[in-house]
Order: sequence, then structure tokens, then C-alpha cells
Amino acid sequence: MNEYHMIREVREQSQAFSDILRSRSRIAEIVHELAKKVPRSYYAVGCGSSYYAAMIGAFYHEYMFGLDSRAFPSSEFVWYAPITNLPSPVVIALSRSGRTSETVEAARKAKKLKLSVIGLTSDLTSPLGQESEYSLDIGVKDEKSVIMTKSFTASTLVTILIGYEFAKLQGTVLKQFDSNLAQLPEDANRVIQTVEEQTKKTAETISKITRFIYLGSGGNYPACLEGALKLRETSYTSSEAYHTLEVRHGPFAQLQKGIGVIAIVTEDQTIKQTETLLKQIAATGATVIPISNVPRVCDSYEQSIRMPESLAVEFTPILSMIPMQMLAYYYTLQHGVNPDVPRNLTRFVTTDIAS
Ligand code: F1P
Repeated sequence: MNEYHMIREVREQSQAFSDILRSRSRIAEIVHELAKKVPRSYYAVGCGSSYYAAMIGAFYHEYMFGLDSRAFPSSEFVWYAPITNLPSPVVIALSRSGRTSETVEAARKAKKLKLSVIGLTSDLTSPLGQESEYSLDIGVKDEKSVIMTKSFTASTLVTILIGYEFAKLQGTVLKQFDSNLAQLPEDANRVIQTVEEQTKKTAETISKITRFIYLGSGGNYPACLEGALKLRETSYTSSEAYHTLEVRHGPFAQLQKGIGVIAIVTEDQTIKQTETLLKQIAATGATVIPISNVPRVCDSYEQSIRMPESLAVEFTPILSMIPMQMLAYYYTLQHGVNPDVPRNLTRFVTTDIAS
């Protein structure tokens, strides 16, 4: 079978994380500079995958580092900002290309509002790279696929690190987080090694399913939005994502045989209700596919993606992207579609939003 760029780029994520962690002194420098203006709050903006990366970043900022952080699609920021009166906000603008018009315009609008802008891009010569007060290279310049994989997790990680460096200044980072962060490239490597064959087999088994629902909570919810988007972009299959328990409030009515439910299951405060929910979903006839490092959860279903057991739970939103990207890739191959160049999609999208 032919290999496309996408799968090679998915496998390169461990290396991308190492590169980012090695060069993170630049992130610390920017944060120290901004800390003089006391930026305890952030708006993170982006489009498509970059918006979902912004959402994961904002979740980490708030939940793990005690910062005020909110994510917006760039267009919403352009149309409605300033939305709240957060104290001294900094805008983090995410765009692999640095050329998506809504994100470039969001950075311009932020400048007009006298907010500091940190542009995250893999092209520092792009309009976003040039117009941002501070610009950060997310690396991964060599990503060839139109769809984002390693650039997604790279920009997620850089966004997280901005919050992390700020929390470090405040002395609010847990030691455990530090050691799990250092472990991330190796953990990603273990995930890549462990899940590829599994996702390939699962994709073959579920290839006739034509509608998928992704479930995740906390930072895993935006990860699921991205997982569902990956499947839609590459295979054109219908997919959507919900906060785990939200599926009970309406979408449950649609569940039946022929629908695939991909759920990220973690051993934390969410597990009890999630396990109960998955049993209820299975009873509707829908095919439940947990992505989990909890063996008993995987053992309960015919299809599952078993993650390595000893992964740090707080990095699940990044690490579980790997099997979701692989599943999208192998499912798409089953349908004879080239995942690198989806129809009706270009590397970046433009519109005349500039004011
Ligand atoms: C954002 C984006 C991608 C999408 C496609 C078109 O790009 O919407 O999420 O997959 O590549 O562009 P960018 O602003 O991050 O360059």
C-alpha cells in the first residue's frame, strides 16, 4: 500500500516535541518580558485545527496553571472582541501557515486594541509572523500534507508552554507536571509504536461505518473535535464530537447500530460515569471504540485502541491525538481516498475579512 505524507508526519510527532522542548528558552524569554505587564489572562485564537489547538491550550492554562484563558475562532474574535474585560490580555494567535486571513486579521485587531500578540506559526516570514509583537516558530516547516497533524500537536504544546512558563514564574507548577513534560517525547514515541497496527486493524473492521461520534472531557474534548475533523477532512465521513456526558442530552436519541463511538477514557474523576455511559451506548447497538490505557475498559469492547499503561493522564489530549490521526488515516485509505489533499481544502483558507 502506498504511504502518504500524513502517516509519516504523524510518526514524527515525538521528534517535534523534543525539538520544541529543547528550544523553549525563547518561550520563557517572551513570557518573562510580558510578565512585566502582568498578563494573567490570554485569548487564544485560530481557525480549524489551529482553533482546536488553541482550545486545548486554554484548557491547560485554566485548569493546570490557574490563568484566565479563553479560546475563540479567529473570525469571532475579529467580529466581537473585546468580549470580556480580562485584565491585561495577551492574544496568542495560532496558524501553521501564518496566512489564514481571519487569524492575521485577529492579530491586527488585537494590535489596534493595544493587546500584546504572540504569533505561533511555522513560517516566521508570513503576515502573522511579521505582524505579531512576538512570534514563535512551532517548527515542523516540512509538513507536506494539507491537513495538520504534527503542526497541530506542536502548536498545542507551544501554547501550553506559554501558560507553563508563566505559572513557573508564579511558582505554581507542580513537580509532577515538570517530569511528565520532560517525558512527553518518549511517551509519544511509545504511543506511536503501540497504536499503529491496532488503528490499522480497527480501521479495516469499522470501514463500513459511515457516521462517527467522538467523546472526550476536559482537554480531551477539543482533542476529540480535532479527531472528528481529521476524519471529516480526510475521508469526508460524517463525524462530530461532544463533551463525554453531553451525548446523553440529545444526541443519544440518534445512537443505533451502524454508528461508531470513539471515546477517550482516562483513569481520573471521569471514569466511573464514562464506563457506565459506554455500556449504555453499546446497548443501543452502536460500536463503541475506547481509546484508553485502562485495560479493563479496552477488554470490555471488541474494538479498542490500547494505549501504553503508564502514560501521564494530563497529557492525554496530546497523546490520544496520535491514535485519532492514525485512525483517520487508515480509515481513509480503506475508502481509497488520498488523505494528503482533501477535496475543497487548501493549505490555508482566505476570505475578505480585513477591515
Ligand atoms: C488552518 C486551516 C487548517 C485546515 C486546512 C486549512 O490553517 O483551517 O486547520 O486543516 O489546512 O487551514 P492555519 O491557519 O493553521 O495555517
